[in-house]
Amino acid sequence: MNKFTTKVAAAALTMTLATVSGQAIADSSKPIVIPTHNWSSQIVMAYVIGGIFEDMGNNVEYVSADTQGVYESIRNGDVTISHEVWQSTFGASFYNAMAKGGVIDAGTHAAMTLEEVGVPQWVIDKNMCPGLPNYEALKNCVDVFSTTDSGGKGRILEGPQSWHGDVYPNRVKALLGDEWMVKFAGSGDALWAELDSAKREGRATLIFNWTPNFTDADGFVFIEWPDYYQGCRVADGGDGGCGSPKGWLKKAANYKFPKTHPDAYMAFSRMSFDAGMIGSMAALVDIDGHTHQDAAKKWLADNEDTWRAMTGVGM
Ligand code: TMO
Repeated sequence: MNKFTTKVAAAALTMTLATVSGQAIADSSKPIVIPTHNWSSQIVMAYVIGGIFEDMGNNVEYVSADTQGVYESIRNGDVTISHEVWQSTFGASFYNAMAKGGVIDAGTHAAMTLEEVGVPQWVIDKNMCPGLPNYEALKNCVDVFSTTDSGGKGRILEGPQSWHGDVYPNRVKALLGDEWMVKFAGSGDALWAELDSAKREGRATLIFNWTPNFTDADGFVFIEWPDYYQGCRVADGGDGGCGSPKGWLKKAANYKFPKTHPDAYMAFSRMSFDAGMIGSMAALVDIDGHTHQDAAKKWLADNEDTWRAMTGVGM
């Protein structure tokens, strides 16, 4: 053989080996471990993604996980992925775990996000606190937002303390002062119960919420605080006197996931949900009353063409 044919033969051999090893490195049968947290879109999306992995022939396991601690669990391999890394709430924990080694950034969803306190649209429409959504209007509306448990102060109903620690108490201290207080809800559901009862009773309410969410459909107006900047939060050395960043929504994975489950990892890296998709996952539970599992089954059935085209699974 001359040099050229040797090269061609070698190339052909390499291709054959690549094909063989391509089959040899099919996804491991070890379960892909998906975390569930305490808000609806995240739980529904866990079962949506798990359903797609199962459609590929993979094994899946779900674990209920702490919303901040999960990044350390991904780093050490107890959990395989996180599919809703919200910048404002989890960005710091995600990057801290990444810096220690073991977590990779598996891409960004199409949806932009905001996690912020605000009022339902009808509070604005009825002009119950003139000047909203500018935060300075709140200073003149202490009575409007006081509740039976707020001791005469204006009340912000924040999500569970495990989500943001003291971000809102710090902000209130820096920007609103002593006439305001922050109450932590026991669960996401407690926020929606408060929305319902405020509407029934015709009173104003100020709660933590986020977008994309099921509340996007009815209208929810976020308070406009001074713009977020790096270093504003107390944890980052500031006084906390700023709003939340308008942020990204990312996916995280254990660094070995692309090697142990190359096909599932590729599909996961291609997943990009937009605001409409995420809002509809939440609405199937929080408005329509489905269980999270049934909501995911319905979402997968109703959107089969979309998710197959997005991920390449079964195409
Ligand atoms: C992370 N969350 C969507 C509850 O703000």
